[in-house]
Amino acid sequence: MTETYRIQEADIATQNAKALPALQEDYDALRRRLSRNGSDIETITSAVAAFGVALPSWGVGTGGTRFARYPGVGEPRHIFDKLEDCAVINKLTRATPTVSLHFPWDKPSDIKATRQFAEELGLGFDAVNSNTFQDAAGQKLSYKYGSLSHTDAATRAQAVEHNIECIELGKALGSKALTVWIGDGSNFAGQQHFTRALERYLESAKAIYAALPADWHMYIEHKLYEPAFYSTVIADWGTNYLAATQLGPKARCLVDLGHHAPNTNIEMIVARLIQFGKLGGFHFNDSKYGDDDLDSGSVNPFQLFLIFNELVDAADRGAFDVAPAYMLDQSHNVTDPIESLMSSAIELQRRYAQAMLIDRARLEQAQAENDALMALETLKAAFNTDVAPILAMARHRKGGAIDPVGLYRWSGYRRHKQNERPATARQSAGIV
Ligand code: RM4
Ligand code: MN
Ligand code: MN
Repeated sequence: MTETYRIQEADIATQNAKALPALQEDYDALRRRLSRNGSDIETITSAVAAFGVALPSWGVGTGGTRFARYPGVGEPRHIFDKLEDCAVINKLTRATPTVSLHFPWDKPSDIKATRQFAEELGLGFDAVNSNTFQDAAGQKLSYKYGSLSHTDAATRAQAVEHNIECIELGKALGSKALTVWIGDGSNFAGQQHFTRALERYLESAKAIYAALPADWHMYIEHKLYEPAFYSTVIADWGTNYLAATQLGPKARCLVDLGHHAPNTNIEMIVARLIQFGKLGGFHFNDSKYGDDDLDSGSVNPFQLFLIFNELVDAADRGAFDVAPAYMLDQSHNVTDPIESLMSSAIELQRRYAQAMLIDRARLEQAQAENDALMALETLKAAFNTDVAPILAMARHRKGGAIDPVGLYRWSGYRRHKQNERPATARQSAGIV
């Protein structure tokens, strides 16, 4: 590859040196404050430092709506550019060590070179995603009326084949999971036989499941609506749970936050899936109305905190046989995707750190005594604690930036990429 601009470790060190004295002061003050309540700041800082969330390869390009897409400057043109952008996010935040690829959008033409490039950048690969919600170029049979649940057996077989190919690609890249989201459903009452459609889905999903290596998981992603507007085959966590149960222990449910009706109690869904050993992982994002794919915690940070409350509580109880996979799934239409993904990863760490601060003994006592007010107060005490110094210190200790967005802007990375990546017709899709 030709020489490309990289943010240097030395840049991070220089900028951090300026910010460290103030950070140290704030960190020490927070340490004293937390220890008064019996919390050890170092335990929380280490846990935050160990936290990782996967980046969506489709999220580093500018997204769009079904009306328009307004491209940004210096956008990634192919998988190597995307990995380069992902590496910046990880270099500055030290919170995103892996990338989740979407096929065929980011299907590598040279797997070995792709894996090697990622390794050089310090990145690994999380779950691979199949795509049977669009017709790929040159595809024989159309998914207009569905894929894994299509009425036509040959179309179903083609969709199964694609998923198996994704597993093969994932194996070569070092992934350990396949995420399956389908757009199958119907737009009109009577258009689809609910039971038969789900039967066909299960039959196809079983064929995919059978191709999973022993140490892999299959994450099934439910979504209420869109593209289908009347009924969706895997519409909710209940159907998802039933499907995952039918398939077997390697199949787990993936919770994409934006895939629920407004006001749904997602934290309770998370608790239920944990209770029955079926929580596979997350696609983190936020939303106001539907599948908005907004930045994590940008609309409802309290909900995100409550989800992390369930996760921390479950981990404390030893409730996980396998740790759930954390992945971001966002579309960035009006921001620089690198900035959005950095602040989203940090937002997850923030809610995680706060969830660790919850006084669980006090919460349990309040629950036992039906003291509703004190239960909420206990949660709010943690949620209202400013843990920013913990997050910044965790980053700093791992060699990341104390102020990732500030450093990124200071570096002029995007301007450099504008020159290096001349605008072309869009090569690969993202969320449009
Ligand atoms: C879907 C779903 C999938 C994502 C696509 C791009 O709504 O969230 O996870 O891969 O969008
Ligand atoms: Mn998703
Ligand atoms: Mn979605």
